[in-house]
Amino acid sequence: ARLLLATANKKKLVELQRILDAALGMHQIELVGLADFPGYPDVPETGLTFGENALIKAREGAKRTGLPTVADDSGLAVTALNGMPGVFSARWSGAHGDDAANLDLVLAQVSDVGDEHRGAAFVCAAALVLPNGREHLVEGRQTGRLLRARRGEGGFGYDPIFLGDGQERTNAELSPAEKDAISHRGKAFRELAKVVAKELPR
Ligand code: ITT
Repeated sequence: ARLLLATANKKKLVELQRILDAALGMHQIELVGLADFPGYPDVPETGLTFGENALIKAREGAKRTGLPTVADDSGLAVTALNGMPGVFSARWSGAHGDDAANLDLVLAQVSDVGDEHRGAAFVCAAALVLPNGREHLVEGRQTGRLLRARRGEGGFGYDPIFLGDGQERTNAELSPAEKDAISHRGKAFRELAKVVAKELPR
């Protein structure tokens, strides 16, 4: 089946294709990104929750392309920052998509927070919207805590400062498959893969 993934984030596209291939078998799902639709507009993410934003992105994609569309809305919720940056994770430092600046700002904001209070969670909402209007929404989380300095080169976004519960390596020090096994996105999209298999049988 051919699915639109309504994202401008290339690293999400790579992670998602990998997760769906592992869940459903190679070549079951062909994800196409927004890059294949020149002129696709920037869709304002006005939702107050990850789920609302995932649905906004997926609905717009299905409406504009006629393809079954999946969308991911994700981010980091930091306990000491009352759940922020949350839905603002990609634009926390102002510049949309400047991962390094966003990470530096969060680190600075928790610099005075003691070791026992550095809890955080990655959250991923994954939506599927079909051209016939049917909608599905699932969520996955990975809990952990924030380090005081970066470690590792893998992953993206806030991965270098996030140590998952029970882990000795940051998400950026895990292999792609190791990250998928425990990540918010891995959990959400393995759940969504079951829905895709039911809604879009081959
Ligand atoms: P689209 O809206 O086009 O999908 P985006 O990058 O703007 O792309 P979001 O609005 O969902 O996506 O913001 C997600 C941000 O949350 C992302 O830029 C990272 O800063 C952070 N994030 C999400 N998943 C992450 C992960 O697996 N590891 C590290 N940081 C992550």
